[in-house]
Amino acid sequence: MTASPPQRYLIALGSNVRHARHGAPAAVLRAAVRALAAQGLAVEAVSPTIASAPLGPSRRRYANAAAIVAGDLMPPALLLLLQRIEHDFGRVRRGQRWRARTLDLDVILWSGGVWRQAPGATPALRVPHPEYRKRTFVLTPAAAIAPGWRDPETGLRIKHHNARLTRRTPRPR
Ligand code: A4P
Ligand code: MG
Repeated sequence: MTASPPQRYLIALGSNVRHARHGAPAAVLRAAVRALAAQGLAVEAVSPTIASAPLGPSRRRYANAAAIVAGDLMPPALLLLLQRIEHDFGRVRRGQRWRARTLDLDVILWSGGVWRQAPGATPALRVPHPEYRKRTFVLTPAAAIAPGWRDPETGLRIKHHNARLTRRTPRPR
C-alpha cells in the first residue's frame, strides 16, 4: 500500500507579462503547472485560467489560476521551491511591490492549517495567505477546484469566502 503525500497546498498563480519562450500570460501559467510537476509535486487539480483587472500599480491585465499540489515539503520548503520556479521564469525580485511580473506563485492554504514563521526567519511566510480573502482573482479559480476547503483562521470554506466577496462587489451600472 502506498501512503498519500502528507502535505497538500492550494497555490495561486498569476502572470501579467509575456515570457519569451512560453508566450502570453495564460501560457505562462500552464508552463508553471508543468514546472510544479517537474519539481516532484503531485498536481491534483488545476482551475480554469481567468483574466483579471490588475490590483495595484501595474496596468496590464493578469491571467490567474489556482492549483492543488501535494508532496512531502513543509511550507517554508515549498515556498522556496515556488520562488525558485518564479526565478526560473525570469522574475526579478527587486524594487516596487506589485510590479508587473512574469510569474507569481503564492501559498494560499495548507492541509496542516496555520503556518507562522518566527519573526525574522526567511523566507517570510504566512499561511493562510493574509490577503486572499479580499481577492476575486484568487477566490474565483480556487472555488472551482477547492470549494469545500475550510480556512483554519475563519472556519469558512473557500466557496463561502468567494460568495461573500462576489456578493459585495457592486454591479456595474
Ligand atoms: N510571503 C508571505 N506569505 C506568503 C505566502 N503565503 N505565499 C512572502 C507567498 N509568499 C508569501 O512576496 C513578498 C513576500 O511575501 C515574499 O518574500 C514571501 O516570503 P513576493 O511574491 O515576493 O512579492 P509580491 O508578489 O510583489 O508581493 P505580494 O504582497 O506577495 O503581492 P501579491 O499578494 O502576490 O500580489 N492583480 C491581479 N489581478 N492578479 C494578480 O495575480 N498579483 C499581485 C501581487 C498584485 N495584483 C494582482 C495580482
Ligand atoms: Mg507573491
